[in-house]
Amino acid sequence: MDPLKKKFLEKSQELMQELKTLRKEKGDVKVGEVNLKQVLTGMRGVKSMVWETSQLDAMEGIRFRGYSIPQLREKLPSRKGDKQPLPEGLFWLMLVDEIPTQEDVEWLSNEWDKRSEVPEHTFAAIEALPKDTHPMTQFTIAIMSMQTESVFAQRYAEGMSKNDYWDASYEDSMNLIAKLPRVAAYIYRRSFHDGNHIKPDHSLDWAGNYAHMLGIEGEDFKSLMRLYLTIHADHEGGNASAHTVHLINSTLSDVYNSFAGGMNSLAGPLHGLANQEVIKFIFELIDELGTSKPSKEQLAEYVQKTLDEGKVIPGYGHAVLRQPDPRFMAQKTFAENYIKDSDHVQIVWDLFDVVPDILNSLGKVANPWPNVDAHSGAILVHYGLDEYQYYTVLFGVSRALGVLAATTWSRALGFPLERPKSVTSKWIKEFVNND
Ligand code: HAX
Repeated sequence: MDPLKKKFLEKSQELMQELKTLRKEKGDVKVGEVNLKQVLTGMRGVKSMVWETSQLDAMEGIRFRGYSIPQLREKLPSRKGDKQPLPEGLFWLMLVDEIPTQEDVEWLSNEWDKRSEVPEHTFAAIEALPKDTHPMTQFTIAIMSMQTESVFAQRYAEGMSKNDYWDASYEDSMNLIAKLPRVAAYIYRRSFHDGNHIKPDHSLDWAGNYAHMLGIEGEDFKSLMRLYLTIHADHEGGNASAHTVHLINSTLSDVYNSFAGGMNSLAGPLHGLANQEVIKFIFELIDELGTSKPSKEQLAEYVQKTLDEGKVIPGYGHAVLRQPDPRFMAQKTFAENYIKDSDHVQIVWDLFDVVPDILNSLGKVANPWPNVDAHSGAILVHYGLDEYQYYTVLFGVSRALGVLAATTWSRALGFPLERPKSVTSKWIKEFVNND
């Protein structure tokens, strides 16, 4: 058994026993109440699932196994010569709740490299699609096409014991994470570089190799990818993509089916697609205002006009956060350190000064601050990755780390099929009138 799997087994068996006892002895303890507003507005704040890998606080933002993003940047191992954390380290931390050593992350880089070969029929499935198919559609179809490799599906068909579900999920998760950069880079090169593909460099780490296969050379872009793929990895379990993965996997549908479902959810403009919408918004405002150096007054007018047209300001607002997103701040710090002169980055920073007051003035926006998606595009454009239709795929590759670590936990802890209750509006009216 590999070292990570062995550690996971020890930890998960212990926790499973604890949770079984808790359920038996304290199962009736109330953890909250649900009011009508929560039923009508997308279940905001309803505590309804266990998600081990990270937890979101409205004011502080995300913590991965208790560590904030600045702490991760300090404590997780980096590649020699780089300051940014390696996503391998975050996956290890999320899976076994321990900060890994340099040796651990090197083992994981090698392990993913060994598992990274993509089946030929996946490339054929991508090639069967029109070239201008949205990259997120190509991505989910590619993931689905790899379901033929599912260890879980195969072992289940052979009559696997429920005690082994976690093991098959671990194998599927490791395999899928390992293959994603190759698949995602293939989609990018196919869609935007005439199918001129770049072979993997097996001496590189997971994120560095992804950067290399995208065809954007230079150490700074590799550093950016390591940071980007770390900070987008997880945002507790209730966000739409994570929750989709959790729901699908609770039926014992395998990791490939579950993750593809989550990616379809990430592809919505209120969620992960917002990263493409933000830079599109910035490109359009530059075009319309006729300058790449607009004043704050011009930006304020443009934002107001967008709202007057009945549209949202992409990259602003959040269902849980009530402060500027620490993932936005981490990217701002990166840009301050690495990028000296970029009109797009300056616009992002000026919007940060302008948008919150305008959103606040509407009197209905719960969180006027920027979220993770407000910054990424401007940095990517600086490094030459300006094909914004691709941005959500980058997010998706990262999101695999969190949701698949969490899914392995769900199978190890034996969580049952998810099945909340729905009500009709007739039921609501009668219930409220009888109250
Ligand atoms: N621009 C304009 N109006 C906004 C807004 C924004 N950025 N954010 C919220 N509002 C509006 C809502 O549309 C809603 O209006 P109505 O009552 O007229 O329907 C009102 O303010 C109250 O909404 P809320 O309670 O503040 O926000 P929700 O929890 O309902 O929604 C969203 C959270 C993220 C979906 C929302 O803020 C939004 O649409 N933001 C823009 C899109 C975006 O950036 N999405 C990415 C979020 C982060 C993420 O998941 N990344 O992957």
